[in-house]
Amino acid sequence: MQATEKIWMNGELVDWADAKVHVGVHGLHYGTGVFEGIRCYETPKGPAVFRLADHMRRLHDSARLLYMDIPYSVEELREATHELVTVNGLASSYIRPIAFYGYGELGVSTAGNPVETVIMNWPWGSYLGEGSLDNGITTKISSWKRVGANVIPHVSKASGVYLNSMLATTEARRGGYDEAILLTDDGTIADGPGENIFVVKNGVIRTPPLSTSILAGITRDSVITIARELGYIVEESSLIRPDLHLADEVFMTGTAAEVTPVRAVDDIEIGIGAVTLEVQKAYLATVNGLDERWGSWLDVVDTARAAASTGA
Ligand code: PPE
Repeated sequence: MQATEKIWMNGELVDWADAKVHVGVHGLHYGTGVFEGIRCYETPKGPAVFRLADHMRRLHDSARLLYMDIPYSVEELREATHELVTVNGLASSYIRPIAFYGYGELGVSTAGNPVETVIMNWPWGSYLGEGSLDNGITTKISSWKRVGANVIPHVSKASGVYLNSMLATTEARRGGYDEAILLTDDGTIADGPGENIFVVKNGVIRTPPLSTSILAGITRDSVITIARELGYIVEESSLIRPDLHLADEVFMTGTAAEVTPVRAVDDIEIGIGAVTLEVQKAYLATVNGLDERWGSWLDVVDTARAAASTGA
């Protein structure tokens, strides 16, 4: 992780090196935090954050599912992000808001612990390795199942949920694959450790529905909208392993992963197809401010205004 200048912490911009908490914080011991991953892109209109308010709304929803109240509104978090992007002076960056139970009482009950709210940003290139957007990745179905809906609310982007992702990623990498694909307990395709999944067969695009144990990806939602407007039929339907093995194309989506082609599943070569590349191209043009069709998703940072409000 490359250090930047400032981190927004509970309403203040503090130096990167000073953004610290005590080792007794509840979130460290029990994973009681919620976070987001957001990208800011360099566009012709300046730095622009992709679907910023939607991400902050999801952060609030994630918190609600953990009985947590974030002491800042969606709009306050949006403003804070604009200030952070401005003071750190990065045209493009990955933004990580996190809210977690802090220092107070240790024990699984969260009572007596304040909620700490932090936003950091730093440069983050391609998630699945250099060249992955062009060359695609290899994947393997994990032996780890995606957390069930009644185990931990998977709809919440909660820190503790990512132990599940960590195990699946570690297993896949140790096996020589770029990424894992997780199934639900009853054997249908869920998502990757940090991505949603799509298949293309006979020109039709399919992705698991939200009722499967997946995160309601904002990139997933954007890609569904884009693909439909490009004229494709997109179905949200349950998928099984052979749907991946026999697919014409497979791709994964996520803020960090963007639209990454999957060129192999379980050592079965699939290759990279035209539909994936068309959707990827439209997505990347959109986030980089080069396609006006979905331009309303970009939250352009008014750096002059944000600088005035921070006194920078
Ligand atoms: N599923 C999971 C499990 C997931 O973590 C992500 C995002 C997605 C799907 C896609 O969601 P969205 O970003 O809204 O399209 N994973 C984030 C964190 C990755 C990490 O390693 O940390 C991300 O992409 O920022």
